[in-house]
Amino acid sequence: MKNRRDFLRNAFGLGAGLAAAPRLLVAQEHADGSMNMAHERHRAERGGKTVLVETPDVAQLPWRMVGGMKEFHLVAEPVKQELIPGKVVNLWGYNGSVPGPTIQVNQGDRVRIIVDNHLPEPTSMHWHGFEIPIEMDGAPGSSQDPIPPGGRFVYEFTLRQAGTFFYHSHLAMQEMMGMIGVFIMHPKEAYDPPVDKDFAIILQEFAILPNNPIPNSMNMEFNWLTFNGKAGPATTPLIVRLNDRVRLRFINLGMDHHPIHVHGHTVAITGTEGGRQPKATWGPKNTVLVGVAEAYDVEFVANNPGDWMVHCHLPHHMMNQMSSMVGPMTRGSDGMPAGLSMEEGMGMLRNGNATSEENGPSVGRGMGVGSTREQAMGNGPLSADQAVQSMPGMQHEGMKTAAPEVSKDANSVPGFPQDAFMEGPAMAMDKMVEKPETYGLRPGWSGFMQGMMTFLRVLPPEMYDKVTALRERQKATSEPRPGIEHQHQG
Ligand SMILES: [Cu+2]
Repeated sequence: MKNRRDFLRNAFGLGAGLAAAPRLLVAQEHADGSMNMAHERHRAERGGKTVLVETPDVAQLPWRMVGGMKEFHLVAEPVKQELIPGKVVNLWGYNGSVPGPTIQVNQGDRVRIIVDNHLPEPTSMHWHGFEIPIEMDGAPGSSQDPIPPGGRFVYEFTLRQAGTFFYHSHLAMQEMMGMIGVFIMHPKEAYDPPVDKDFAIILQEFAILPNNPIPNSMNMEFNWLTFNGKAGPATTPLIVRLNDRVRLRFINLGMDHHPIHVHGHTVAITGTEGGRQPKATWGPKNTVLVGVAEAYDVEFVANNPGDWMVHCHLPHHMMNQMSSMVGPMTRGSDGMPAGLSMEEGMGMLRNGNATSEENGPSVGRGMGVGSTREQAMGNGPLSADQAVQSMPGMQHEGMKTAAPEVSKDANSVPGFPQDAFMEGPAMAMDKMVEKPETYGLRPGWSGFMQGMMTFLRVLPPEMYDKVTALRERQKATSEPRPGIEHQHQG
């Protein structure tokens, strides 16, 4: 891997991470067919002002010009992905990433996308909402044969639309393993009014048993909720300058609809998965329900300084690893009830392991809800010493774990505990998720960021310049991000 990265860096002149900053990867074909990618601020090919769409935590997919077509290369493959520090799970994605790398083109472009299947089973790629010939639609079995393991399909089309689109596997269970990516078509004429910052966020959900790295794609209740493949507090904050006009593009592919809430600002829905919406439809909103397979663009002027939360408002989607009994489990010595297996102790499965005959039908809504074997457990607050011992790696200064947060008579209050002993507000990990975009956040912030949650940081000029300088410095030193690993394979 190291050698490959070095090779890529040398071959392509890549010294920087690709995910963070607003810039377009311009690939130029050289005589020897190699790519020389320069990072440039995106300029619309015709007219007005269009900025590159940032997809925090997800790379941009480079392309090269071949015979008048922009050629992209996607590899469908298993991915190991870290949702938050220490939580590495097995997902399926593209080019080493979930979501797959972001594709950005201009309206009118001719595009070729080479899709290689490195999965152990057939797949096919659907271009969601694209008005393209049926042969290119990626519907397995009807518009094309599924791409076999080890196989390849080359998609070619001309793009006449503009807006927020996405690509995804058209095999349903593969979707629930992560197989989606952003596909932006920039309009020929820049939208009016133009924005200064433009972000896209893919909403995904996974059901992953504690201590298990593989999502249960049949589940109907989810305990890992992600923005661009990261759960809070590992999501990278959106950085804008005070009074920037901002567009946020939300894309949902999962089993739930997500009401995405933007703090501190009133927004307007300016686009959907069907493209730009007429101005006459722009009403004030601050929560946007992003349904399954939908996309919503919202716009606003970021005129309210602060570190504002942007999050899904479903309470269960504002947590990590939510499951019955997991609170006590995280407290080490308090442990799970004696005499039960972990699965039972977690209230998740009954009658054996996930694949036992008895459990077949219950694997769906089995995550705690309605479990007949849930245990009543007294949750005694940990002492500070116990907390330090039982949670190595966690940040202890600024941590809100111990007794003071819980009233003396807490155990006599019906319903207690709720958030106090979820994995919740207890554990801050500011240091573990530190990056330029988190510079200057209130100490202990990370203990309160989970699930589908990130910050919109509306920064006054001085602070904005400071964070921007830190990002530039990091770019100059960091490793290439997933998304470019496979550019020249096959
Ligand atoms: Cu949600």
